[in-house]
Amino acid sequence: MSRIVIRGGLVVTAAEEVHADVLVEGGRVAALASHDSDPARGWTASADRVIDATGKYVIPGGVDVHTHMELPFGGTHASDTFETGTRAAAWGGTTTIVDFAVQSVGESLRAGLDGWHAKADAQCAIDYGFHMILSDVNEDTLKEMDILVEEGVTSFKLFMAYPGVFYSDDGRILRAMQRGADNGGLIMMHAENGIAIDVLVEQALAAGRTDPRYHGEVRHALLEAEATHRAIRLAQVAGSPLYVVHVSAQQAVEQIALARDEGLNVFGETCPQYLFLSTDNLAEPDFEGAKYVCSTPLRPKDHQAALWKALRTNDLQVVSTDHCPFCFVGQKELGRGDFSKIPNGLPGVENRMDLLHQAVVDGHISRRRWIEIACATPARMFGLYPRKGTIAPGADADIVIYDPGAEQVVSAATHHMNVDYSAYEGKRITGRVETVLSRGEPVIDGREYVGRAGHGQYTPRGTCQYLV
Ligand code: DUC
Ligand code: ZN
Ligand code: ZN
Repeated sequence: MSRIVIRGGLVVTAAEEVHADVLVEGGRVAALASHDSDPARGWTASADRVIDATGKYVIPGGVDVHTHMELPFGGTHASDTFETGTRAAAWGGTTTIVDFAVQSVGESLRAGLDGWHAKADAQCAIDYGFHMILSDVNEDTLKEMDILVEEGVTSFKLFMAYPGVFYSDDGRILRAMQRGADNGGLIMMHAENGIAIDVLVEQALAAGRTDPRYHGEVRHALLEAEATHRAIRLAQVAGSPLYVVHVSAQQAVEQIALARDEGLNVFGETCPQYLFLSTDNLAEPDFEGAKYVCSTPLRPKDHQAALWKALRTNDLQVVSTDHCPFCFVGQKELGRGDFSKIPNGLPGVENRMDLLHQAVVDGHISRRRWIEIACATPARMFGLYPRKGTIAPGADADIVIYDPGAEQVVSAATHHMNVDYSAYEGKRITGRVETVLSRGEPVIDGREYVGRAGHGQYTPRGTCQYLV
């Protein structure tokens, strides 16, 4: 059994910060001990490898619970495969993703899930699990939900947006929520009023407003807030918990905060793009704004303060990426002259841990909160904790050695995602991943990729661990 000792670093988890050495045995964390204590000295003497983490943070690998590798969307596919996307995730200090398997209309959940397994099998550099997108709620698929929960696909995304594609009406949503209330599945909601948005899209295009910036205008903040409110009340009626994905509007955050104050099991995530980018980016000239088209859309800058505050007060609990990359050339360009044809999505799986570390440097969140929202809480929310999301005896040795003082400039020229632009091009960041272990095996070693496709294992999940 291989023994690795990570020596001399500051171990940061959601719960504490301790100067400790970490012993890894057989792919798991075996023990922590103070630097230069007798046990730690003994480990070093007998280790197969000692990693010097002096002056570095030793943190759990990131858990990104919202990715869309190879997602078919808008007549094209997200440009990262499971191979390229999980490799890029590892470069950015993420060691687990939970991707969205898609049920298409008319198809069984099983067929959709099998399709996603086929895409990911033997391709991934890091561990992965699946949520299921429900596009067709009916008697059969409701029954299938029970089976999937038993198998470890314990969360289901529904859409109040995208009529004709992923959209479910309120009745279908209520039925799925009732089923989730019974079988323990967590309902994840894309909360935007898609029916109203489609009217505004049609009107904008008819008036000649075709530029990317109108994507943000028609997907009005109030239509996110209204859908968020409706989803909360439907979940309340069904007696089910609710997790609202990619929250971007201040008014939607207010709805979630209100529900939580009422004691409801309502949770929310936001994404780095809503914290660091804004409608200013959507308005960039020469169609450059298309690079920032995603849904929910970027909001005016003044929404950012509400998101940061909610992350501090725990009204939002998770930051995931909604990684859904489309190249500018050939993919985003499908929407030249018609913003509604721009494939929705931003790349970011590689950037999340660094951007959130920058938020620590900038004083938005504490170091432990960084780990909480990026590692521990997503793992708990989606039934992966304590195997993932922390550094504690028995946990998988998914560990990142993070250099908090290194300076980097984000760029498409140096990133590893399979996409021809960066949403954060030129952004200076303090902090950088140095070494990444996945179940004790190096994937990134001193800024060199040493991983392999197929190391990453499919990871069935338990149910949400926050339910009271
Ligand atoms: N939003 C995006 O931006 N892309 C994919 C799906 C979604 O809901
Ligand atoms: Zn969505
Ligand atoms: Zn998404």
